[in-house]
Amino acid sequence: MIKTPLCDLTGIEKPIFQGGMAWIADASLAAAVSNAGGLGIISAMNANADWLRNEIRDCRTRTAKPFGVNIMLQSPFADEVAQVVAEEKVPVVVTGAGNPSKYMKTWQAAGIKVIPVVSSVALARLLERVGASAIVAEGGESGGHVGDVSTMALVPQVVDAVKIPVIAAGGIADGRQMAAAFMLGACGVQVGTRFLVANECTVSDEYKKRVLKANDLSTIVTGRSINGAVRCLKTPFSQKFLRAEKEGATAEELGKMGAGSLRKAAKDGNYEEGSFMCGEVAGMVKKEQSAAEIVDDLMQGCEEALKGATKWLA
Ligand code: TUI
Repeated sequence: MIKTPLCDLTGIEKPIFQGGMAWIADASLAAAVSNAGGLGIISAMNANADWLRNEIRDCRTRTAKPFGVNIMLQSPFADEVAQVVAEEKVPVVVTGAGNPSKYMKTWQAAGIKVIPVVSSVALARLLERVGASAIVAEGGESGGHVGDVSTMALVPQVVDAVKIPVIAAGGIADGRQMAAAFMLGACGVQVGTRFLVANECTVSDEYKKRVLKANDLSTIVTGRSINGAVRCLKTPFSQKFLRAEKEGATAEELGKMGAGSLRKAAKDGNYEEGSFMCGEVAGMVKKEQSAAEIVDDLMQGCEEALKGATKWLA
């Protein structure tokens, strides 16, 4: 059995968060992961308050266990969804793509555990000071919006900088990687890409098929030239985007090009025009399974790796 301070903090049995993937992580996936003993997370993405409220209530009909909401702070609806999570007293809020300081007091007053995702030590320190309950340290191996530092380098530096629990994200798809995260000082992991192909994940079949076909070299990072790095599959759309960047397209032109591309991949399965965001571990994801099977495989693989961790000690 594996139990860490993250389990006590959030009331989960297994220290695994499901990444709050925009346009993908809905009540169906979140409830399945929570029922499996991890923390399922609904993505508030670019949706409005009504959509999120419905999704939270739907999740509560599917599970009695703790779950979370991921708030993408660049969303035009960030202020209104921040209010909804407080009103609905969601157990855990995970934030991404920005600094959530201005919402902390409201969320804390609602009894919410706030767990920001960071890609730097400086922001981890700042958010501990303003009351974060834990920190997700996300390395550049992950899918979607990415920072510059790799998981292997970022996690121990964040662990050394803060006293609150640290959850490692980016590059984690199996039990060996989960065990490695523990070795770096993390007390939990956040897993996105592997849950893309969960039976309960409602993403398009084309998205699942493309992830299952991926290998180690299948992802690229677009958007570096405009401070909006996004890791996704190498596809006609992402290659066209990269070419436009190299040819000096402006932020406005690139913004227009990218608008709606994640929805096209996630909802429409549009291979030509969609942005299929996923992490470098896509090449390790080889079969569709239930969320519970994925959680159990991670836990069992982690336990085996940890038990074997002393084998080279002389
Ligand atoms: O947020 C993510 N990953 C995402 S969000 C997303 S939705 C999207 N759609 C279209 C284009 C771009 C994004 C897809 N993937 N991960 C969490 C994360 N947050 N990683 C890094 C950060 C981060 C970066 C800068 C957090 C804070 C931050 O602070 C800057 C500041 O404001 O101080």
